[in-house]
Amino acid sequence: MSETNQFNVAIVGATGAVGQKMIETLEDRNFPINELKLLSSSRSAGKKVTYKNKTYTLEEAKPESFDGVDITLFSAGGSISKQLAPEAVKRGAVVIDNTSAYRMDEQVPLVVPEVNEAAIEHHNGIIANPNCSTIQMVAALEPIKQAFGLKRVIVSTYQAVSGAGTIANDELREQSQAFLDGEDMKAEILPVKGDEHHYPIAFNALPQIDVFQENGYTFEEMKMINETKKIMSAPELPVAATCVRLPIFTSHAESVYVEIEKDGTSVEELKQALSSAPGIVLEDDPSNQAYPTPLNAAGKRDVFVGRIRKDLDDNLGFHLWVVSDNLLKGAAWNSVQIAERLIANKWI
Ligand code: NAP
Ligand code: 12T
Repeated sequence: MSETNQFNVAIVGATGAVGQKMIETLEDRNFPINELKLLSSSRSAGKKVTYKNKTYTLEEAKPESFDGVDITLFSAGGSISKQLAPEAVKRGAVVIDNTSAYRMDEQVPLVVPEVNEAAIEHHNGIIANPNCSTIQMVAALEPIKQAFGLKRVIVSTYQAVSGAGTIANDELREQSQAFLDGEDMKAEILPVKGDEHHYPIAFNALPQIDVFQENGYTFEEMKMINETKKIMSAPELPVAATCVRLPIFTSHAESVYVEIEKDGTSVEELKQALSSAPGIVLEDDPSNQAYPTPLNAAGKRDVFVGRIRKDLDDNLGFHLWVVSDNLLKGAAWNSVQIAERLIANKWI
């Protein structure tokens, strides 16, 4: 740390869908930066990016890139984090990692500040940022758990393409144009880059996000299940997930079913618990057709919750609709928020 309480910050993957939002978020939050280093692969090295009216040149990420760096935000894929995060830690940097590389590592805190900020203190150099779909769900589940207890969670997601990177955004745009022009749609990226089969996402719904596991769930579904238990310190909590990709550019939506513990809880009490929770905005007024949508949530840092209803058959069951910008709370903002908490608590 420099003498002025300013930090040397590096972003690995600065040209990506998440990396660009990291740069914007650091600027929006007026993050205390001394020197900023923007890192990418050799493909983008030499490109220029503006931050607070100053021009920065992208550099190829290498072990020596982290000399003198205090805080590094990684968002360039799991294999890059596996290779370079230990190099950054070795050089004294704290790593906030956006990939799935270290999330389930017992030595690594997996953090959503509204839920488990205190876990940050016990870091050993690496702090993991959870999966985007998990972050917005646990932000909404935590106040419910605190007030009424949680017995079960079942979620179905309606996820944006930007979670799969800038190439997935390009694919949705090109397929949409081709479809409207009456041409064939080319599918080369989604559902998963490098997987055997590809299907168009434009005007479609794909029930596969990330690769299939042996148990028939996709890796995205297993991330939601396992990460939720870890973040909420609830290893026994039953969680089931179905993850679906829709032709939306930004913001994931989720239909969440919860069974709570406290009998006799009303919808009003649930709304009250959510509206007073940090990072949550309640948007729930059926009489005025008020509810969250992906387009309205895009560009905002909050998690929006609406459509809260009591299950008609189970007295302990409730249904909610949870929407948030997958690149902000789901990735860049949650990472920057972890960095802010790290500094505010003097855990760096
Ligand atoms: P993206 O748009 O495809 O961007 C990838 C970034 O990684 C680019 O900046 C790219 O630089 C860089 N990169 C690629 N290979 C590299 C290398 N060998 N060395 C250094 N940098 C390299 O992807 P994205 O959507 O931003 O996602 C990036 C990663 O973040 C994903 O792989 C995923 O693990 C994670 N992610 C997490 C969440 C979440 O849920 N929290 C959400 C989305 C993504 P070039 O410009 O040089 O190619
Ligand atoms: N495959 O952070 O495709 O583990 O939307 C996030 C999003 C992985 C992750 C996606 C993915 C992650 C996606």
